[in-house]
Formats: sequence, structure tokens, C-alpha cells
Amino acid sequence: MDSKLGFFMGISQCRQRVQVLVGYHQPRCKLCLLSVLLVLIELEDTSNEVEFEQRVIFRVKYTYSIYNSMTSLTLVVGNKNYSSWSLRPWLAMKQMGLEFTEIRIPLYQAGSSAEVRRYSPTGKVPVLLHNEITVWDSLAILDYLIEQFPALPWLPAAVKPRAIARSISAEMHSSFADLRQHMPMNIRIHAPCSEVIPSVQADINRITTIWRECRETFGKDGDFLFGTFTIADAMYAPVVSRFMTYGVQLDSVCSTYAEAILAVSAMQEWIADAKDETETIESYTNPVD
Ligand SMILES: N[C@@H](CCC(=O)N[C@@H](CS)C(=O)NCC(=O)O)C(=O)O
Repeated sequence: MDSKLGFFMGISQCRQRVQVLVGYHQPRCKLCLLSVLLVLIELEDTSNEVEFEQRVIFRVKYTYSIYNSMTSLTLVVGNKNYSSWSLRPWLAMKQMGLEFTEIRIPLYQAGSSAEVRRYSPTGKVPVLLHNEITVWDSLAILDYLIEQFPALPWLPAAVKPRAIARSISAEMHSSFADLRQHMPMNIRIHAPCSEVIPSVQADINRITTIWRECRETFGKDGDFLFGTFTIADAMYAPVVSRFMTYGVQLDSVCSTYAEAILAVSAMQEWIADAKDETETIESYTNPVD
């Protein structure tokens, strides 16, 4: 049977068919039908199945992104000087051009915890509020945004770099505990380390290997890990900041990449806001050396 006819076997089959094509389960029935109808109107020759399906996929993703951007997005973040987990989704959302309301809650102050718990069951930031939905944890927020705004280039388009971008983002999220403990993000200070302990050096070595491999293998079309900015760059942006704060020595590939991250206008905005903040968090101000 002609694949296009499959779309018209019935409303529920049309929806299922489009969901399979798009690869996830959000598309609502009306959106699927509308997209198929628009493609039928757009295409003079609908006999090319591949083109037909590609157009339907594009239409669904595009329309879904527009629909979602008309609804309200709020990101709850911590102190910009210290909250590296907040920076990650904030930077990615800015870079993708999403409009959102920001709620900043200074952490580790009287009442901070209760204030964060108004939004997040974990009492931690970042938290994303989207209509009736609450999403907490930086990586879950990015994952959710990728689904809700599928037309935006959160990840590389091709399968292999896309898988690697996801992997290194997850690795950032689950690893590098020693680096995080001994070199906490603190944008306002410059405190070069005289000596780096071996476990932190091991984290630095792994991160710089990731950066070098990505830049050399996938980065030719731009300044970022996969050429254009993706969530992987957002995940590693706080590490760039830490490397600057603690004077970590980088080779030319990594230092050029670090400069590219620091030059991103949204990153500059975050840094400027961090410098304007007046709160200090003692444990972050005197890191274990
Ligand atoms: N795995 C979480 C970590 C979140 C987290 O630890 N956030 C810190 C700020 S960067 C926080 O809210 N700390 C406050 C507290 O622990 O009371 C994520 O990825 O979002």
C-alpha cells in the first residue's frame, strides 16, 4: 500500500504513524493531522515517499516548537557566582533563543531551602517550570527541552555525534566529583592552584581529552565541541569557568575552546550577573586545595 495512504487509514493510525516517524510520543492528534495536510498542500508531487515523510517530520517538530514557545517557561536558578548546575540549562536555553522567566534564589541563606522547596521536591536548583509541569535536575531539564522544542539544535543532527554529545553530557553529570569538590565554581575569584592533586588532575585529563577529541573529530564547522553550540557545551561551560578561576594549564585546542565558551554572549551575561552578586558562600570561597 502507498505509504501516504497509510496516513489516512484513520485518525488514530495517522497519529501513530507520525509518532513513529518523529520518534517520540508527544505529537497530539490534531498536530499530526495538520502537519500531514500542510505537507500535502505544500508538495506538488507527493509520490516521493522519503521527501513526504521528511517534510512531515519537519512540520511536526517545527509546529510543536512554536506551540511550546508560546507557553510559559520559568527556570529557577541559584547564585550565578556559584551554581554551576543552574548555569547549564540556563545557557542552553539562552543559546537556543528560548524566552523564559528566571527566578534566582540565593542558596545557603536563612530561608533559601524552604524557598527552593516551593518549586523543587529535592530542594535543589535548577528547576524548570513549564505550564503545569515541574522538571528538576539539570540533565533531565535539558532532556525535557529537547523533546518539547525538537526543532531547535540542542544536539548534533547526525546519529554518531549526537550519541557522543549525549554521552559526554551524561558523563559530565555523573562524574568528575574530585574536580567539583576541589575546584568549585566561583566566578568572582582568581585563585591559581600551586599544586593539583592527582585525582583532580585525572578529571582534568579526562575532560581535556573529551574536548580535544570532539573538537578534532566533529568541530570543524564552528568553535564548539560539535561545531555549533549544543547541550554538551552548556554542560562543560562551568568547567571552563573553573579552569579560569584555578589557573588550570590548557593546550592550544582546549584553551581556544575555553575562549569560545567565554565569548558566548549569554555566558558573558551570566558572568556579569555573577560579578554583581554580593552573597558569599564560605565553603565555595575557600575550596580545599
Ligand atoms: N544533580 C543535580 C544537582 C543540583 C545541585 O546540587 N544544585 C545545587 C546548586 S549548584 C543546590 O541546589 N544546592 C543547594 C543545596 O544542596 O541545598 C542537577 O544536575 O541539577
